[in-house]
Amino acid sequence: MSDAKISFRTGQGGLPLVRVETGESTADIYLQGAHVTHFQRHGEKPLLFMSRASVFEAGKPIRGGVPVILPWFGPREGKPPHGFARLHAWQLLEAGLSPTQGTRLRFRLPNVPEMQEWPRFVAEFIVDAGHALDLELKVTNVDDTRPLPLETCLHTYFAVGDIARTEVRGLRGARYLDNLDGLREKPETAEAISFSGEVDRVYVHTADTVEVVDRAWGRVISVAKAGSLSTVVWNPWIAKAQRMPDFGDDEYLRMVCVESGNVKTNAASLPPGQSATFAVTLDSREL
Ligand code: TA6
Repeated sequence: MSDAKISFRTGQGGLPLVRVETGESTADIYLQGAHVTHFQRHGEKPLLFMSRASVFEAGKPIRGGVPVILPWFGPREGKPPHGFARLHAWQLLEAGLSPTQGTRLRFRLPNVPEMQEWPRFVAEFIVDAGHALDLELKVTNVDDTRPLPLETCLHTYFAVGDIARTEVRGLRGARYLDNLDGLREKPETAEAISFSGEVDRVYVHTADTVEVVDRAWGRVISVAKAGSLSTVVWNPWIAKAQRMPDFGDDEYLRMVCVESGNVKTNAASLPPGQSATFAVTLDSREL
């Protein structure tokens, strides 16, 4: 991997980003949220979806790529949805070669003001980009006495050629909380989940690999994970897409979220001194 190159650039909205170029792929990671906004193998379609309407401003979430979600998932009264980690610039602690993919970047969330309300914790995020995209999120409770209530999620937006020709496989037999039906728990009976309306499901107690079959672009995207028991599947469809100012009205046609982490029923209560780590490998192959 001696042809790996890491460079620092000014991205959209003047926000700093790290660009990783290897013999196989290119990746962009904004310091804001340690947010992977782009990963593309040479000669292939981009793996990740980015909204053309996304905001790129300090303190605002970026719409697309891999939002890093912690310490809570979903809405919270009087707080930003999906926690505060994605709203701040992370520090880049390490940049080098990786034994698996090619290049390895290690980011840490600095002590931001919102942390005052929480037991003291350290969050680190590792991005290994090469043939595939390996991501690892580690949170350590460094408080002396208090347990850390914690939800973590990599809220990954995948680019697809046509949502009408896309299906998600690997969740049959799992149970999900239906966010469109009061989070009622339901069994997944379908071998393949297809899309003809909004889908917003939190699958719990499942460690299984999930595949996105993207027939329009002739590929299968795989989401393999370790240490994660929750998988979220989301497409906003028409009405919700129109309600999101940082998302194009027609962009629901070309994306699907398959998110990995530990949320809702799989949330943790981390004792002092303990860490919670999970990892995902995002890859693709021809159909
Ligand atoms: O993960 C699915 C979800 O919780 C949806 O309900 C939708 O709100 C989506 O996340 C986007 O959340 P965001 O805060 O990024 O707009």
